[in-house]
Amino acid sequence: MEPRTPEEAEVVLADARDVPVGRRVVLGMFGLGVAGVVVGAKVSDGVSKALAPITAADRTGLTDLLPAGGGFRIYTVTGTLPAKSEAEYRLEVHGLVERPMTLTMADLRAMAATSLTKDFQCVTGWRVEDVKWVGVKLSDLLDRAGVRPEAKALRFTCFDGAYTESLTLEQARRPDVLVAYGMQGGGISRAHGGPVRLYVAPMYGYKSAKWLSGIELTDRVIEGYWERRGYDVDAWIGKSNGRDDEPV
Ligand SMILES: Nc1nc2c(c(=O)[nH]1)N[C@H]1C(S)=C(S)[C@@H](COP(=O)(O)O)O[C@H]1N2
Ligand SMILES: [Mo]
Repeated sequence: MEPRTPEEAEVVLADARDVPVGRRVVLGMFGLGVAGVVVGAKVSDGVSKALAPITAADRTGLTDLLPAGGGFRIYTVTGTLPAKSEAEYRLEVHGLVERPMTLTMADLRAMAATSLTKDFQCVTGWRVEDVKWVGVKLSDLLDRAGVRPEAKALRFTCFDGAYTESLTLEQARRPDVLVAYGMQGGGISRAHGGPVRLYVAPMYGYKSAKWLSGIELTDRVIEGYWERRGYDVDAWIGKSNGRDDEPV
């Protein structure tokens, strides 16, 4: 069943070794057994608290899967958390560019790094304050690829095989838009869309595509996944989607 709102795309990690997760259903978390069975969307905070000691004690690579905690909810429209190691990760920059490129993690890390500490706000209402992001400015990537004069917009694709997003060229060139590979002092976990995701600070979270695999320069804005389902294409926090949140 396809989610109709981001809230319906919310998942809660069920088991670190058995990655498939149920939409809005938690089945026995990390040995919490029956006591850990929770159904519903409002469990995220409890879950991150319940997982905190387990995260700290982890020696199995489980932390790689876990959310950075602190109020984030995990969204995926496919019901899966796709996985790619840093070694196999590739980012394609193509379309209306002078120099199409396929970048590795090493290529991204060799570029100038930018750190930003800013809030993350979902259109459904939750907000995480002061998230530390690290990555490459999207504008630096655009300069490297060379934007052709006919290009007007960007289309983002994801290795979940389903999610897409868009920005105008002007939006994409803002200094607070990152192709991010770091979050809260570590890498970007699988659940949060690692190893590389977009972070569009001034817009609602749905612009910040996870599991980023492609950036295509296009001659017009092509609506993204949620935009085709009724959410605003220009997703300014506090000035779109009928909401009045404080801007980021
Ligand atoms: N590939 C992909 N990217 C996505 C989404 C998604 O379902 N799939 N959800 C979006 C929405 S609505 C939000 S609020 C954020 C959530 O990021 P998080 O799961 O790291 O909290 O990711 C955005 N990017
Ligand atoms: Mo969202």
